[in-house]
Amino acid sequence: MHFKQLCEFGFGIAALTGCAQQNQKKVEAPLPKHPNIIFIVADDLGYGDLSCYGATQIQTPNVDSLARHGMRFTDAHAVASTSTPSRYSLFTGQYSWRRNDTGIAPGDAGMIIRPEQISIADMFKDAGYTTGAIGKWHLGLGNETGSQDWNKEVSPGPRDIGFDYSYLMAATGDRVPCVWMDNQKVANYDSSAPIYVSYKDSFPDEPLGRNHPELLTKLKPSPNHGHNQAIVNGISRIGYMKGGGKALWEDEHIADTLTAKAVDFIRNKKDTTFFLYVGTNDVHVPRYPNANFRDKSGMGYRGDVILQFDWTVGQIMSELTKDGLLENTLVILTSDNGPVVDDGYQDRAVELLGNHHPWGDMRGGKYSSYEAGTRVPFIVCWQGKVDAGESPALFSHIDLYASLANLVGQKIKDGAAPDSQNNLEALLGKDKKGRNYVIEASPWILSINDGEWHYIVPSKGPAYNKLTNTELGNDPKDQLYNLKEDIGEKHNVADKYPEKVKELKAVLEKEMASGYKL
Ligand code: NG6
Ligand code: CA
Repeated sequence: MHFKQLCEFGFGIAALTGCAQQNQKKVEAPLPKHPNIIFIVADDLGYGDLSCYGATQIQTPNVDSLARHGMRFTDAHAVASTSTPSRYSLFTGQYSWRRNDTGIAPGDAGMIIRPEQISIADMFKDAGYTTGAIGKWHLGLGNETGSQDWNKEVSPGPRDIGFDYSYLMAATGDRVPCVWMDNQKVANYDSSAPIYVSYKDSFPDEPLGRNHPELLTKLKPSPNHGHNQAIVNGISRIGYMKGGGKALWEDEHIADTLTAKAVDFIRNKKDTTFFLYVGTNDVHVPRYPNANFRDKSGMGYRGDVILQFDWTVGQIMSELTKDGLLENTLVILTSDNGPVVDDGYQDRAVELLGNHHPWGDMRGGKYSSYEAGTRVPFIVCWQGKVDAGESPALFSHIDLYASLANLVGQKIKDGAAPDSQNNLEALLGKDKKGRNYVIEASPWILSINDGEWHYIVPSKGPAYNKLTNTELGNDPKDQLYNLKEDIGEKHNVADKYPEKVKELKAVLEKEMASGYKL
């Protein structure tokens, strides 16, 4: 490892100096046995949103640097094309579609992963890791939907599924409650403004976005999307909320808050072996970037928050460099689902998109069964251990659990991670083939991709979402696409290859047989 390479992530002199010091220190202290592991999970970041994945209208130098030093996957998949089911599977190693309660969670959802489940964080804890979860959660908190008292500790929570530390947004930026949960208690709690949340009834005297557009000083909702209920700091949201006072977040500080927490975690835990999940709010709506990025991309706020995401990555890598941890930290950067341009706010993302293709050359996007729904950026960087390059291996987030368990010498406990396979060789870039197939879940149906063919089961669901301008992939007929020849999925060849349809359908049915019915 060259010094220059090791320090390339550093920003400015301070980082470089820190790096040099750590290089000297490392000679004295033996490296811990297993690497630290960091998941950086962007929200709604598309395959084509990063310059290392072909974007030209926007530059993401920090992510590109990660890709240059690591393995950049071209056929890696989130389990689902929306957040809650995608993250559920990431943390549990169980297909979210085996349960019927893993759809997009409201902000007052009870915890979806139950304490008795053995999550990936539990697995790391068993291996002696210190564990942390920072940023977007969207997996519910508390025992039962709607029953949380946000003025007290909310439990169960991440602590009950193996996270020693958490600093989280309960759901999404566009859903109440708009406060940070610091180890399951509201951060900066303001006792003069007790918090009430409801997804059923509004609170009398609380102005709503739909009646008070004059209060929407930062962003207005797109027509007909909703997002016109509680107003928090100049942006209306989904759900009703009262109180919060000084604990309410300011959207322009969400990225810097969670980045600072991630950097602090790394700094404070650098003498332990740690697992850190960082779920960014970027590039989900409402997109209201920090002043450092606002209007800087020329593509409106959606472009600006891609720059902001890139900055977050840079800050994390810079801290690892300063702490001398680059060679002992496996960083995985990915997204929870595919991209969407207008997801509910008038942020001019559509108007200013220009020739940028968030979905790369693929069809669909967030919410969709087409390929761009779940094929996401996926970069694995572990300097000195994972070669730099590109991997066409078919990989799914579902396998992170078993693959990383293998890496850290843990057996999968009975009942844990039932759908996760050990594909460590693929994850580390040594096996360039990967899985035989991945299963992709949209809010309606499942589809299956075997690296060459993509088969989508018939569905009577809507073909198109007019609001988000997304082709959802629902069709009452079988759909089969040859991804090698037709990555844009323009030609349905199901009629031409009935045997292939039959074969992939049978594989899917076998997978589904353990309880799930369409
Ligand atoms: C949808 C919201 C969308 C977004 C999404 C969840 C409407 C019309 N749209 O229901 O704005 O919040 O849920 O996104 O309400 S996710 O990436 O967290 O899955
Ligand atoms: Ca998402």
